[in-house]
Order: sequence, then structure tokens, then C-alpha cells
Amino acid sequence: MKKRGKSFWNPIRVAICVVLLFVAVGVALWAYLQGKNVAVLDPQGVVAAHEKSLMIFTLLLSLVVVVPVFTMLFTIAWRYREGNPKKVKYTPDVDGSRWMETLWWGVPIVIIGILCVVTWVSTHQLDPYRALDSKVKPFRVQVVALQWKWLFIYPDYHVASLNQLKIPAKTPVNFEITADGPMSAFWVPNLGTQTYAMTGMSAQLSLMADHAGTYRGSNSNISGTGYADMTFDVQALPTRQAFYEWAKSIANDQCREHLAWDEYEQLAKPSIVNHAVYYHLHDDKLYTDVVNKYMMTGMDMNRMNMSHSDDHGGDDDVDGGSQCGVG
Ligand SMILES: [Cu+2]
Repeated sequence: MKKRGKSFWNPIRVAICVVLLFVAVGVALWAYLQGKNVAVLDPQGVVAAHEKSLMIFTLLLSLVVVVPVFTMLFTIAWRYREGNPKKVKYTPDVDGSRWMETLWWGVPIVIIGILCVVTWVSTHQLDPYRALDSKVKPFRVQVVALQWKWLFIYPDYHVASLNQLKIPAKTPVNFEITADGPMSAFWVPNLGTQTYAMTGMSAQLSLMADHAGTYRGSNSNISGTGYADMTFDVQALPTRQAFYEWAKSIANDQCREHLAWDEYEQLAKPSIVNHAVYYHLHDDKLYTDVVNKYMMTGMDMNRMNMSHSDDHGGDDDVDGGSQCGVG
């Protein structure tokens, strides 16, 4: 083998090169992501912002291990290579180096310890069932993951929407989340935590949008054929008043469809809908009944259907008149 002179590649230089390589890859990745809309890196709400800083902290902390390990890997491989002209002292039987033992047990223990504390604290801070710190009265939305649509119910406003979620900005939103179909996951990456939607149970989640805007929401759990189309827009309106006005415009619009149990059962049949639909909500217990649907026997279901059958009467019988045009 060709002998090299004084090698350019001494271990320190190798180490510097490895570190520079990491920096270069990091900068390239950062530059690449600048042009991309990576929602988790672009938080628009207090929960997502906390989660982003948690992610970055964990990443940097793990680099404390990753960078030295890879630096050592390449340095040692180079230093003890067969063709190294230098006489490198090789001591395979070295034993009981207190300094080294302390280093390679100590560093991981310290890192795991830090991660334990950080995880413990932030898990409690970001507990989806915990109310967000805010003086504003929370806003309530009920979410039903259908096959393959999202139904959003605003029980306090007697309206509902399909594939479009409207919330007021700067207001904590308390979601109740269930499914009527395969397990799905409700996720608005700009706002934070994803939460599973499952039949027969009602999960809770608190999120808040810092300002008005439109964000993308999706199902982050594969749930069959129409899964890829199971996305929705989140429209954070500037104020609660703006939401109220929207809800009122829907409630007063005679051409909107009604939503009570019978219509719900039609809606719940598997289908893909790629646009938003707004409804008058004619059944304030709809969400509870969807949850209970999977807890009851067939006989109870029949009773439930009967109890819903006359929800359509009442004060807005004028609804659904024939004067509605298309659209
Ligand atoms: Cu109506």
C-alpha cells in the first residue's frame, strides 16, 4: 500500500470535519425548510409553540450524544485503520478507566434525567384535558370523525359544519372528540396536539389560536380508502362576535340543511366530501348520542331513534321551504 507522509487527517482534523459536516447538514436542512410550510415548525397557538420549543430542546439535547459519538466513530476508525503509518498505541485490554466510565455512564444518565424532568413537567402542562390559562371563557366544539369526513358541532350556537372548523381566535377552544367509524386522529399541526377519535368514547382537547387565520387540519391516523381526503380547514375568526354572526347567518339561512339524528345517520354513511357544508343543528344531544351509539344494545338504539324522530317540529318549521335555489 502506498505510504502517505505526515497525514493531513489527524484525529483533531477528522473531528473538526465531522462537526462541520453536521453543521452543514443542519444548515442545509434549515434552508430547505425555510421555503416549506412545515406546520409543526410554524406554531400559531400557545400549545403548538410550547411543543415546538420542546422538540427543539430535545433535538439539541440529543445532539450532545449524537455529535461526540459520530465524531468518535470516524476518528477511531481512521486512527486505528490498518494502513496508518503512525505507531498508534493499541490497548484492547484497558480496564477500569474511572474517567471514561464516568463519562460514558454519566452523560447519558444526566441527559435521561433532564429529559425525565422536562417530559414530566410538559406532559402535565400540555395535558389535553387541562384547561388553558386564559381569562377568556372557553369555546366549545364537538368533533365527530366520520368515514371520511369531519363533523363539527357547535352546541351552544345550534349550528354544525362539515369539513370546516370555525373557532374564534385568542379564545381557548375545548374540543370533545369522538368517532363514528374507524379510529381517526384529529390534528391541526399549527395549533398543537393530535388527539385520537374513537367510537364510544369522548376525548378532550384544549387548543387556542393566537390570531385569526386559516389552518390545515387532517386525520393523522390511517382509516381506510378515503383517509387522504379527510382534511379540513380551520378558520380562526378574529372574535367570538364574528363567530356568533356567522352562526346566526347559518341559523337564519332557510336553505341550510337540518341536522338531527335521521340526517346524521345518512351523513355518517361512508363517503368522501371535499367541500364545507353548514347545518342548522336540530338536536343538541347529537354528540352524546353518537358516543352512546356504541354503548347501547340494538333495542336501545330503536328507542333512541324514536326519541329523535320528532325533533324537526317546533319553531322553525319554515325551514327547508322550496324557495331555496341551488348552492
Ligand atoms: Cu333548521
